This record gives sequence, structure tokens and C-alpha cells, in this order.
Amino acid sequence: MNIREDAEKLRQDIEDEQNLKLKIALFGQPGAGKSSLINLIVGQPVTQTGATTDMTTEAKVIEHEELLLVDLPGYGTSKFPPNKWMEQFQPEELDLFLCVFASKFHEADTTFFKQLKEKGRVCIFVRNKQDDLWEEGKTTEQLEAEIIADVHKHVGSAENVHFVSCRTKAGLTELVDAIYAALDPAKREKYARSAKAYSKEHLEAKKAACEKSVYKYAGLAAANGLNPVPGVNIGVDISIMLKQFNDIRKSYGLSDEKVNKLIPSLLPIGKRVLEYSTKEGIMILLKRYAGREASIQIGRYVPFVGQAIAAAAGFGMTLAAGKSYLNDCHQLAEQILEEELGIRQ
Ligand SMILES: Nc1nc2c(ncn2[C@@H]2O[C@H](COP(=O)(O)OP(=O)(O)O)[C@@H](O)[C@H]2O)c(=O)[nH]1
Ligand SMILES: [Mg+2]
Repeated sequence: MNIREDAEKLRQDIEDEQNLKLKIALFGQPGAGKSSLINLIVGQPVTQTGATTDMTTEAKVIEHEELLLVDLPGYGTSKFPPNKWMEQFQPEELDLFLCVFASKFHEADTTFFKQLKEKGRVCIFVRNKQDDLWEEGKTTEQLEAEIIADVHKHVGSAENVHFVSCRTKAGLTELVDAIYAALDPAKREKYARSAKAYSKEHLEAKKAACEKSVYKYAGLAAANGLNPVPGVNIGVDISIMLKQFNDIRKSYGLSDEKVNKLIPSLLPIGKRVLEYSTKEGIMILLKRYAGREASIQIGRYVPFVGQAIAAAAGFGMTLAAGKSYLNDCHQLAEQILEEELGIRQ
């Protein structure tokens, strides 16, 4: 294949990747905390929470990067008659279900779960509002054991129950681990790129998934050598680099607002992350990495970008710039996470 064919294939690859969403549905009674959990999964307030959402009569679909989150109103309520849902949505098209509950396990949820099970769908049980678990004379462990026993009585003893609190964020890391474990590798990458990381392991998964995109975007930017890089006898497509850098930033949740609110010790790296996601900043990085062609191990990249692009002038430079930006974002996100986890003093 020549470089034009490689580039066309890459462009299509990137487009297909972005069009193919990971679809996760949350079901459970109104007020259980589905919307709150969606916001925590994404790491941003993408959907309304609270009493008003109980009025929702139709499933709400929230799109975030490569994720589609379906917020299903209370199953079995008059607004959501059981059979209608199965007709309206094809459970086969959804990758994962989270059954969210916060009080006694509901009969309607049991029915729905059994229907999902018959269709071979994977379902994770989430007992939210763990912070509210309290009863005179009983320990939290006893109460949790009772809830697990109740779920097992209704849906079978093979099911794990994850205790979380959207309020305190307790149990979130373990829940996200369970989501990772339930997804196939390609879908796991989508989750990693699009959802918030709650542990260093989640961040590492994010980095690995983003790195694959870096190869593709860098390849395409090098192949479309539109914009000459000053002082370097090679052109690259800056708009593609710009898109890539901003995708990485979004993936790590590093919005302008978030970066501007950083504690002073993180500000220098934060500023770098902002600066390099502009055309001028990208040019600076590209110039820094000009001449990287010689050191690149072409064979490693052929599976991602094709033979012609892996050997093309400019690919070493765009790849090094992309990786360097990814490293900066990753390092900053890691420090922010440590801060959130209270590891840093
Ligand atoms: N105490 C406590 N309240 C929560 C928790 N998660 C959600 N809530 C509250 O429960 C209410 C319903 O939450 P929402 O996410 O809108 O539920 P949904 O109807 O299932 O989408 C809201 O007032 C939330 O603030 C939690 O973990 N603990
Ligand atoms: Mg809701």
C-alpha cells in the first residue's frame, strides 16, 4: 500500500472507532442513584440528579466520548411498563447492565434482571447509598450480609453485590474494576479512554488505550503533510494533531477550569498541558522532536499505521510529540488522583 491508501485506512479506522460506542445501561427504582452514578462514572455532571428526574418517563441516553450511558426510569412503575422497554430497546445491543438499588431489593428489578439473564446479558449489582446503611444494634458488615443474602434469594447466589456511595465515593474503585472485568478488550479500551479513573491501575489502562490512538493520529498527521513545520523540512497536518491533543486532555478530564484550579505545586505542569494543546504549542513540540525518524522502530508501528506511514518522513516527529503530550497529561492526572486519594501531603 502507498501512503495515501494507508492514510485513508487510518482515517476510516479512527472514524469507526469513534462511532462504535460502549453502551452501558443503568436500571433501578427512581431515586436509587442511577444518575448520580452516571456522573461519577464519567467524572463530570453530565446528567441531572435529584427528585425531578423521577418524572422521567423515557429512558435518557447520555453520550460521553465513546460511551453511551442509558439511564432507565424505574422499571415496573406506571411510567415504565415492563414489556414496553424490551420492545423499545434491544438489550442485545447493550454491552453491560448495572442494577442500581438503595433500599429493599425490588421485585420489578428481579423480573427485569431475569429477562436480561435469559438474553445472556451481563449485569452488575450495585447497592448505592452505602453511607446510609445503619440500623440500631447491627454492624455495617451484618447489614451488608443481609442485603447480599436478599439479592441471592431473589436472583441467585452467583451474583456479586457491590456496595458504593455516590456521596462519599466509597466502593467506586472496586465497582470500576468490576466494570473493566466484565468488558471485552476492545470495549475495555473505550471505557478506559472515556471514563474517570479511580485508581492508578485505571489511569494506566487509560494511558495504554490513549497510546493506541496516538499512533493512529500521529500517522495520519504525518501522512497529510499539509502544514510545514518552521525550520524543519517536513510538513504535518496540525489540525489532526490539535484534535488528538484535545482528545487526550478530555480523556484525562483536564479541562481549562480544572487546570486553572490546581494547587500551586501542580500549576507548572498544568500550564504546559494547556499550552501544548494549541497550534503554537504543538509547533514547539514538533520542532523539539524533529529528526526522530532515525530512531523509530518501524516494525513496531506497522500494525497500527501501515508500512508506508511507519516509514514516512514526519512520523517519528508526530509520534514523539504525541507521546510526550500523553506523558504530560498522564503525569498531571496521576498527581491529581494522588491528591484526591489523599496520598500527597
Ligand atoms: N446519602 C446518599 N444519597 C445519595 C447517594 N447517591 C445519590 N443520592 C441522592 O439520591 C437522590 C436520587 O439520586 P439520583 O441519582 O437522581 O437517582 P435516580 O432517580 O436513580 O437517577 C438524589 O437526591 C441524590 O443526591 C448516596 O450514595 N448517598
Ligand atoms: Mg435519574
